[in-house]
Amino acid sequence: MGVVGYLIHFAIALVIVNKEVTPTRGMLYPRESETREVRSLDGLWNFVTSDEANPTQGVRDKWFSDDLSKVKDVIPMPVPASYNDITTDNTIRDHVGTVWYDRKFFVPKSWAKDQRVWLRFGSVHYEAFVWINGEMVVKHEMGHLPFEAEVTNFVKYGEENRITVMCDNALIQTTVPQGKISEVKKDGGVAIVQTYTFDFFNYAGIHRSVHLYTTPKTFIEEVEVTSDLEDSNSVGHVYYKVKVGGTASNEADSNLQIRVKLRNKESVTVANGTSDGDLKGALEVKNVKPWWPYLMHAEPGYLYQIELFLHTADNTLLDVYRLKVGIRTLTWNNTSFLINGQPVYLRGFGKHEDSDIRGKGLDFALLTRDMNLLKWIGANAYRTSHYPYSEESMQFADENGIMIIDECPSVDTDNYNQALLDKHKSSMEQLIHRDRNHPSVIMWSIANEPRTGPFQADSHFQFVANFTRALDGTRPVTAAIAVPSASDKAAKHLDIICFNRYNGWYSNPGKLDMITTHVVEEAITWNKKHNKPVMIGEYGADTIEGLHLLPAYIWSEEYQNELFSKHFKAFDILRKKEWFIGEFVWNFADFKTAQSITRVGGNKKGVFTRNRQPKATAHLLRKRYFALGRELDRCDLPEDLFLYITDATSTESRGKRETADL
Ligand code: GCB
Repeated sequence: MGVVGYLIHFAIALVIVNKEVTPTRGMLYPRESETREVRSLDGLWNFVTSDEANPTQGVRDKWFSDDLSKVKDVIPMPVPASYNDITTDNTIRDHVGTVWYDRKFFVPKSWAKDQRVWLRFGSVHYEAFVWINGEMVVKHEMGHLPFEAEVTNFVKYGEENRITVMCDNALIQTTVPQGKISEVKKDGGVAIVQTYTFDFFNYAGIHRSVHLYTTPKTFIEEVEVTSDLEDSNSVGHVYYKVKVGGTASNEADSNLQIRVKLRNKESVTVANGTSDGDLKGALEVKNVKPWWPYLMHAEPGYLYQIELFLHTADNTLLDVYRLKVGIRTLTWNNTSFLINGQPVYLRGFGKHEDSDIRGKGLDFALLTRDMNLLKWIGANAYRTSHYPYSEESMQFADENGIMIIDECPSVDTDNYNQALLDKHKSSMEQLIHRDRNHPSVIMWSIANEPRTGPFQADSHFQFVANFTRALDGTRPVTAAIAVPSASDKAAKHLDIICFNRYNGWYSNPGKLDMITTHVVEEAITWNKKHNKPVMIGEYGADTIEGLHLLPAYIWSEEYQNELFSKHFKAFDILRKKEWFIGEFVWNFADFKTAQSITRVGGNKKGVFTRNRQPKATAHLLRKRYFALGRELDRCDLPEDLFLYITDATSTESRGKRETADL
């Protein structure tokens, strides 16, 4: 870039400022209690696509003012699910722009009395506009994150109601993640084409559950819980902070109080208390059972339940909300990362929310299968690459002691601009607001493979990292970086360095002797430059299940095995240096991508197939992850880890042979 170009860019960067982000409110996970009811709106909805060349037609023609079936032929569409792979029609799979959903529902008469009614979406990708009975109630931009609105005055009680959702999947340079829309000549006309650089299919639709729920007029709107341990982890502290919503709250705040109970797994109350005037307080738990990661302790993922009772000063019970809490500490410095005072070595995966037919739709069978596979393979962590995963999956990780690096939807971040910065910060704000109470969340990842070479990346990532730290100082900030350390301008703003690198695949494909040294040297370079803990966020090789080639050749199961083994060697050299804190395979399972000449039916770097069956490498990785668990955390080994081959190596048989030889 010439001097003039540089000055222009510099000037543009200067005008990017650190603006305030409107804080998220409410959004507690919908739970029933003595004072709350929850109803699901999941099921089959009606669905239509709009004309790609005329995406705003439905809004102009007010499609929301009556049943969609009056304007177009509707087809059934399951919620939650991506709409792309449900039909056999490629114009639906590849549709760019707006689609519409509607359905009818009843609201019980009993809900009309003295309470509030809320409508909550777990996530809609990418932008959502929602009407009830023809009136707009909420809009939200950004996939993978929840949003809600109070609909008390929009629903009809004891009568039929209609909900209409318009969903827009278009990604442009100021969305998170970014994409481009262009017009390309096609047979008989012009096509609207969506492109993006990230390597997963841009699935869209109502991806997670839709709920109606009630709260009292004055209600528990937000809960923030943190924890601490002392006396060699024998005493725990739970700190809670509540915000009350509702008309009465402002004038009456000082007269309200929260009474709190903490119950253990057997439902025995182990601590209780009453909040101070600011609706916050602390609970002390003697003989505490800390939250430990899987394989680091005999009882991993121990959760207590905190019960919050909102009372008026004259003792009237207004609202009750319960949530699970884990008691643990996280600490980090230049050389290590500790949980409950013990150094942690992370062994896990980058994953995707992705499966056949349902795309990115929430699916409890898949969640459960994935958790079973993670435990089978001995992983203790995963990164929510490359966007926030469902709230239900986070709850599952809490219960099972799986540590989560929680990533926002910023992937391949490029062409830095003010709108992008504002939205990137907002994505972190919404993510932290949603996930701050999960003990499983051990780190925030502010981006995947951002283009951190340009100097604008410096201020952009400084703003995002500092903003994240200001919102939550209890967890370190990371990002998965792929730009070489010599040109990267973001890593210096992070607490923990995570790098993605495909030795033996994108660099030097087929060369198994060009892996170990490269990995070791790169990790050392990152550490030397920043003096911070380092981990590898991605390594791997595309592998077609059932393709066997000896000697190992790329795309075969043998090659994936040997490539992993070369990486393991590097990691073991690095593990001797305390600052190397983890290894993450790319990817847990095969997943769908945009159509490309480098992808055969999608990305095949899974250790499991898309249908969640193991490739050969899964068995190798399982041996490593459990061996690490044994060495580092003294875990038990599963009985079927090493299959019987011969008794030739047992002491007894050796003894027999020696005797026979005499
Ligand atoms: C990466 C990306 C990931 C891709 C992967 C690959 O670096 O972070 O999203 O899927 O490489 O397989 O190319």
